[in-house]
Amino acid sequence: MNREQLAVYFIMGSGNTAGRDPLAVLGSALRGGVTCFQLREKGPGALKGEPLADFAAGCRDLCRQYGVPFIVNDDLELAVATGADGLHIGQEDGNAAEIRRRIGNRMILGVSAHDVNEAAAARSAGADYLGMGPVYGTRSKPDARAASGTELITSAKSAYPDLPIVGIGGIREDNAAPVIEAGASGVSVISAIAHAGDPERAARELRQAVREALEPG
Ligand code: TZP
Ligand code: MG
Repeated sequence: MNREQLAVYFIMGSGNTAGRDPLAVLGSALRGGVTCFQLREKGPGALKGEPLADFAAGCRDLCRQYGVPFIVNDDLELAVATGADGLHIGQEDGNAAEIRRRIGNRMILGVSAHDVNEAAAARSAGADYLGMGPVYGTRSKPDARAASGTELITSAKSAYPDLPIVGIGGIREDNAAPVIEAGASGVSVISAIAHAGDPERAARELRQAVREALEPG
């Protein structure tokens, strides 16, 4: 994956869309220009079994239409079964080096990290990118840690300048710039797009905010 694909990294599960059809929300987000998508099916009412496989296949097909990487959160079996482009794991989701051995270089591997030590470990395990946060307060992850601000990204970036990072947690169009200025290649968001009245427009505005913040000078 190249770092431009991390610019606006949309994350969603079927329970994140405030009652709207999740595939319709994903389609709007893709039209608006999200550059990566992660299926994160969690929480009460999360799909399982065949309905999950069907939903994942629908997400994959939409992402393919737009040439956007389709990443599955924390479910290697589902990732393999749907022919996903990648897998994203948290610190509690198993050993990243072991998962890298199992998937080889056929799939993108993303790892969540909360400090420089976790970033170092993920990097040696072969992570392609890190998700770091929560940068700001979030309502989308009930067990999220306290907001860390952008300092977390600044320190990981200065320790490992070549390791692509996406910031996560409470990021919206109006607070995305500091995340990029701290050294992230992109921002990952759930609610800024999934809860937006107009997800296409929200995606487009985020893309623009990230583009402006990435421009040198
Ligand atoms: N990990 C850290 S914060 C978070 C996850 C999955 C939720 C991000 O959602 P939102 O709505 O963009 O704050
Ligand atoms: Mg997880």
